[in-house]
This record gives sequence, C-alpha cells and structure tokens, in this order.
Amino acid sequence: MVKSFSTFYRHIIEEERKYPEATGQLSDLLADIALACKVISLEVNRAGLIDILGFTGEENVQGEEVKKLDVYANDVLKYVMKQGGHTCAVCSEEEESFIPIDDKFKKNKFVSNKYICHFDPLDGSSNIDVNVSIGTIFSVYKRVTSSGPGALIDCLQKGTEQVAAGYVIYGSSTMLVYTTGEGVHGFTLDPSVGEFLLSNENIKIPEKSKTYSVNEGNFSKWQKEVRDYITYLKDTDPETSRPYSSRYIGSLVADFHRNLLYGGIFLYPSDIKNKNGKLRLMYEANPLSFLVEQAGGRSSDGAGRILDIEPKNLHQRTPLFIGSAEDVKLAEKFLARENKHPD
Ligand code: P6P
Repeated sequence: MVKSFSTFYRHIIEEERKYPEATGQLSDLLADIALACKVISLEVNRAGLIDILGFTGEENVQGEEVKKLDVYANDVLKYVMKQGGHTCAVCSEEEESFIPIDDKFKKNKFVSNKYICHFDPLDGSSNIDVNVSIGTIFSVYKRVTSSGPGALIDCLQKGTEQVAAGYVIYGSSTMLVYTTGEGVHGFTLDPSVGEFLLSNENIKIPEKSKTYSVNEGNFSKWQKEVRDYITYLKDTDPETSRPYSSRYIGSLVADFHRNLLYGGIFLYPSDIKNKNGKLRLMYEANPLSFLVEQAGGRSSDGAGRILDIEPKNLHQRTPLFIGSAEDVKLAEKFLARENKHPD
C-alpha cells in the first residue's frame, strides 16, 4: 500500500478541518511545539561536539543535577510557547511553578490564548552523555479560566481533559508521535527539508506482548504482588509466551516508543522508598496514557486508570503500568490480590 505523503503540519490541518468550529489555534500550537523540537533536536545531535554537555552545577526542582541541554530545551519551549500566542500558561519539569503568559502575545484579537501546556523538556537526560535516545514529552489542555494570564486551575486538570499529547524522540532518527484523540500518528524528521514526514499512520499497540520493561534493581523494594508479577513473567510457559523478554533502556520515551510499536508493558511501580513511584503524572504519565489508549493500549497506576486521577500538584508522582492492554490488565490482577506493602 502506498504510504500517503504528508507533513506534520498538513496532517494537523487535515485534522482541524474535521471541526468547522476550530479556530486553528491548536494546529498552530502543535506546529510551534514541532518547531521547538526541531531546534532542540539540532542541539541534541550536536551535544557531543560542543561543550553543552556536562553539568551546569545548578539543580532543578527535582533536586537533580541539571545538564545544560535540559535547560536549553526548557528555554526553547518556553520562548516558542510565549511568542506563539496560543497558551496562557506553561508548566515544565524544570519549573517549580506554572508560568502564566498574558495575552499581549495572542495572535487572534477575537479569541483568548486558549491552551495550556505541560512539558518534560528533555526526559531521560541522565542518558545524554552516553548517546542513548532521549525525548520531549508534551500535554495540551484547553484553559478553564476565560481570559488573561493562566491560573493554577488551568494547569491541574485530569488527563481525560487533554486535547493533544505526544513526544519527540531524539534517537537514530528524530520522530514525533502525537494524538488529538483521532488515533496516534508518527512523523520522522527529514533534516534535509526540515520537515516531520508522516511515517507511521494510525499506530496500534499489540494487544498482548512478550516484553516487559522495568528497573529490576528495585525488585527487593517492591510490594509482594509486583514481585510475584515479574516472577510470573520470567517463568516458562510457551502457551502464554513466557518467559517474556526484558528490555529496559532507562529512558521513558525510548522504552515507551519501542513498546508502542512492538508491544510490551512498561512499569515503574511504587516501592518502600518511593511510595508514589518515580514518574510524574502531568508531564509523563498523562500524555503517554492518552497516546497508549488512543493506540488501543491501557495505562494504570496499578489500581485505576491514570487519566482519571484528579491532580493535586504540578509535580506529583504516580506508579505507572502502561502498554499492551492484556499485559496491563494482568498486572492489575496481580496487584489486586492485596495492597499491603512488602512483607
Ligand atoms: P531509573 C529518566 O531519568 C527517567 O525519568 C525516565 O526517563 C526513566 O523511565 C526513569 O527515570 C528511569 O528511572 O530509576 O530506572 O533510573
């Protein structure tokens, strides 16, 4: 079958045309995000050549050493969102609080800057220096306040309220994967023309897989039910495709992207040290959960749907079980046996 030739911008415009009432702001916003990620991609791919590597000596809100590329990616996204005029607030892993944007930048004087965005500007940053794939994750909501600079209430909405979500993975090629609720579509950056070209239309994650992705170094810290689940996956039973293969890159976007295309379950459970797990709800779990559900997969905190979680703060963490629907359902069954912490 001949692949339809399309660029990311053309694709979002065609999606927009399905909604007569659309003002075009979301299309422009997504194009702005793609532009920012092209700029970030340039630096990521050059990082090995210039002194952008290494530590800035500062710490971000997570108390982690910040590498210069994290700061750079965050600055580019903030700048492009502010100049783009379609957002009233930007939230980021690198920013303690949300950044309100007043409407002096808005492009359409009849319509307020009606969106807010959450970003993980450069997820997996600990892998920057060893040339492992890293990524930018984004999540877009409609504002709930009516006009002017955005407020916290605009930024703390359930994942089900997202109007768009996606990521850009900076790997052997730079790929953008997104959804606006009309399926999941992948685009590969052609550096010679500087465009994201449609490469994976209507991605569907395999219902069941033979791959699990988890940091087994935490095994002794998990509650018993999680330990039982992983042990089950490693037992031999050809009928249920066991033992599963273990694949763990330690870069969420890279692990998720592989599972999205090939099937698999990624899990970052809570443990005795991290009672709510490590990963962040607003700019990691929610956007990837929107994508995986649109691709026919499932995403849970072990007890319930990630997208149904009512957020309490911008940087709250959540346990995450995400990927092929049958695998996530089985993990939930193991966890339902009892919710006691490790014996
Ligand atoms: P661990 C990278 O720092 C990150 O935030 C995610 O990209 C990744 O999935 C996770 O942490 C890896 O955590 O504890 O296994 O190193």
